Amino acid sequence: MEAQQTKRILVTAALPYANGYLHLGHLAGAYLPADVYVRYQRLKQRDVKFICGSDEHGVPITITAEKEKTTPQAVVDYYHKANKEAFDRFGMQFDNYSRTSLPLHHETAKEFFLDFHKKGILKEKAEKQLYCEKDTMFLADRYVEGTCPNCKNPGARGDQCENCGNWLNQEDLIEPRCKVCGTTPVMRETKHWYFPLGDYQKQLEKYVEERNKRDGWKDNVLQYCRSWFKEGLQDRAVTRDLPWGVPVPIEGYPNKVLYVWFDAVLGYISSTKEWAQQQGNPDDWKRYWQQDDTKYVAFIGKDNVVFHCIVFPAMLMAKGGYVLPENVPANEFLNFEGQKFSKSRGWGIDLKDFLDEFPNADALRYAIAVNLPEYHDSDFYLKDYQARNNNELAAILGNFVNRTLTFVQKNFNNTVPQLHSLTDEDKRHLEYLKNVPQDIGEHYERYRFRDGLLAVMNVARAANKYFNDTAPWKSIKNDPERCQTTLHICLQTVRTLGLLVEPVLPGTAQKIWRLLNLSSLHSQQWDTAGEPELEAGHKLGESEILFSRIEDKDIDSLLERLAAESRKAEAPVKKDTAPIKPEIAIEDFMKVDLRTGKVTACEKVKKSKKLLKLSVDLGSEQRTVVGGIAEQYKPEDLVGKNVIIVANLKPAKLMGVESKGMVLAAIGEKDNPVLLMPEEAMPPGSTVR
Ligand code: B3M
Ligand code: ZN
Repeated sequence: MEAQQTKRILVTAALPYANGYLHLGHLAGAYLPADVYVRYQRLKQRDVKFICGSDEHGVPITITAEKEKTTPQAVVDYYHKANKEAFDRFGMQFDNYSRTSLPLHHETAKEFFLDFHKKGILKEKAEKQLYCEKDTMFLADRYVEGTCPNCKNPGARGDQCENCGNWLNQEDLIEPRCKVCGTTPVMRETKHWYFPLGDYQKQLEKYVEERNKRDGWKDNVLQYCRSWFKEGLQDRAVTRDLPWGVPVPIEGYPNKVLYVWFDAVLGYISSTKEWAQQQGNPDDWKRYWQQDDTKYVAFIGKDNVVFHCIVFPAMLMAKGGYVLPENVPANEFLNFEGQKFSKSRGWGIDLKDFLDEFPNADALRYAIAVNLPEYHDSDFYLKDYQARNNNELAAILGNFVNRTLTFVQKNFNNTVPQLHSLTDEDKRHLEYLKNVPQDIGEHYERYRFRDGLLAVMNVARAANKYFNDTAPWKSIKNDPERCQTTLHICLQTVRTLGLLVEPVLPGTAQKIWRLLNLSSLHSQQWDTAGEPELEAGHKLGESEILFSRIEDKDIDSLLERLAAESRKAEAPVKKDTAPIKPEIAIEDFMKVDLRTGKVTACEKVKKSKKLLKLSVDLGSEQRTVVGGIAEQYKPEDLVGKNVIIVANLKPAKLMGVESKGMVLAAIGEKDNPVLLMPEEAMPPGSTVR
């Protein structure tokens, strides 16, 4: 592998949809590895920028807004803030966290579209698409659901089946239905712009193979790309008939926006522009995006590979003058307690809820990092999290730091003791410390974060062994100089660890720096982390516990709560029922006079498809009631049935027939009424309440 000559590094992490809370799976897929990589590069004192932001367009957001009876802007405002806060608490250190609803982003996306349009790259095509006549709109992407033609999953979406993972064309869905109203859509013609991916296939293949040779792409990512190439790349529509997104910047295309993935990937660029503006140097983004000696690394989860390894590079090629990702180290998925994270099944835990429960972000970063799904899906278990915290962070790392500092506090007045003559054992340990940053760094450069972290923990293990083997609690009595020497070396090791843990455990690194009473952690050199830079006589800081133990009961109660939440989510009541109306007083309810009645005769209302005329025995009187149930019930089937009547409703004329009262029905799927028909025999006219 011949590495690229790199002057600066640009790192991006997938822009999360501002449509829900971040959960642990997101962190394992893209964000934690990206943050570790960036923190490591910063300690290498490299010029690195870390760019992210919220993806604020797309159908999931408009659907959420409709469900919650609010606007898309309100949805994204809420989740952008929530996710940014959660990322902060988790210790993500972005240089900028932007949003794709900003004007700066819209301008950037329009610029790309117009450039392609001007160069004649985009093709305009008229195509038939599913259209809902009731909602008067085209059903883009997730607005339509149906049965998957491949695996027969009944809940497949217009763009993809989540069950078998296949990309779908909406016209192939079996029994499609509108996600908003449930009715069957029709085919209607609409015009869209297409990006000719196929024209770039040759260049893309070359690009992927070349970068792989240069920077070593992950196998899963490579295989994925190659299988796309094998199938042959097709034109892709880059516009949609939707009201929310970046408007198509050409006259004559009202109500059309850019496809969310077209604009989302450009969010990396607009977020870098925003960063440059904030620095007071608005053109500085160009150094990162438009100069060949930038190394650009895009961290994502595996479901986004095609967009980052094929679509985005093709767009950048078409535009010209931009750097392409040098590597796209996509992770597989993280499962939670042996099952997939699932919003609809209520399974999993959001980042903010986790940190409310266990506020030490470092312990979570550690437990995720040792379990990163780098080569295949992996699992997060709360019991494992507890064990990692107690048996590794507290018992190995925390213990070494703590026993060293307590010893020095007690015996050497909290001051770094003198170094005297060195034994072979001392020399071996110091030599080991010197080399270890390089070893760990190689793992990180190769995107092997688990291996890097293991190597860090091995330093803590070696440190404990050194402490045990040199037994300072004995030498303090019979060989004080020896004792001073070993504790001097232990303190150097604490400092080394303070630097080495920083990428994964940034909060802990800060604590260690305070314990050692050192300043400016971030100006330290990774490469010299193993050098003995603490000076004898240096006064140390106040003691502080690095990791507290996590008790069984805390884990058990959280597990119970999560299981209960998921049972609740799976209960059918959660279906899209109408929102509950504003509260009323019991007196208000008592004004409604509900009575049982028996249907004595029934016929269709003339010239009406929907109405039935019922004669109902109310005990003291016979009533005529008209109901819109003719499409669901035959008149003869209702005679003799018990029904419930609103008896004091003001009479109304329906198709020329006077209706005195109303018959109660539940509104079923697709607005179909289902009559409430008590089976119990009861005297007509009984009160219902
Ligand atoms: N928002 C999809 C996702 O969160 C999408 C990523 C955009 S990256 C430019 O999985
Ligand atoms: Zn509809």
